[in-house]
Amino acid sequence: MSIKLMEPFKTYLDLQTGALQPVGEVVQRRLSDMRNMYADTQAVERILETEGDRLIYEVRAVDLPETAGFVLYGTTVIYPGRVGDEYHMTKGHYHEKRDRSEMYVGLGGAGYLVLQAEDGTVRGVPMEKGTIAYVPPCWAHRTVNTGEVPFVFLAVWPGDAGHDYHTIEQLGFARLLVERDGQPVFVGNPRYGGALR
Ligand code: S6P
Ligand code: ZN
Repeated sequence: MSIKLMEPFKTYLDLQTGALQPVGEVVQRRLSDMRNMYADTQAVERILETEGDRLIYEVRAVDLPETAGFVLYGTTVIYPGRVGDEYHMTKGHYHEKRDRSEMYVGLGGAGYLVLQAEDGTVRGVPMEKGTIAYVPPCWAHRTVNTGEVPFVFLAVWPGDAGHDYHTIEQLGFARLLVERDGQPVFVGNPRYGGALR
């Protein structure tokens, strides 16, 4: 019996912009998609009224089956800015299969990989060009742009990981990254609904 072989292929990655060629799915996340994720809800509404629906980040992924045996990869660009004093960030998620890990490779700009375990433990890993940051099994992960230019990184994860956005949408992260005197600082999230450590 013979199996049908997939043809080898390559992808071109523009290290500056994170553009991929050929590209599969492209997702744009705007402020209105994350309305309830920023702590300062008044700042969210003010921006939407006065400035419009700001583009926060874009994700580009290579077209591959989301099943076991494949390695998926894609880039994320988080544009610089803040909502109130909270830096622009991704929604963040657990993997549906909690034990699937992931790696992030910093390509440009600067920020943090923020990780949270289900017991409320939070860790922050600073990232810049050249950083390889590792998401071990069972940690939710979100990235935050704490700089003044786009924060660009490549992510690589197992095909059968799946994405659980719901848990973070419901509970949030226990700690937020905000700007204080021009510096990123972790503070407690008053609206966090999960376990605390
Ligand atoms: C996928 C990986 C990244 C994120 C991307 C956007 O497992 O972690 O490609 O999808 O950084 O974040 P989010 O939380 O909106 O998926
Ligand atoms: Zn992930």
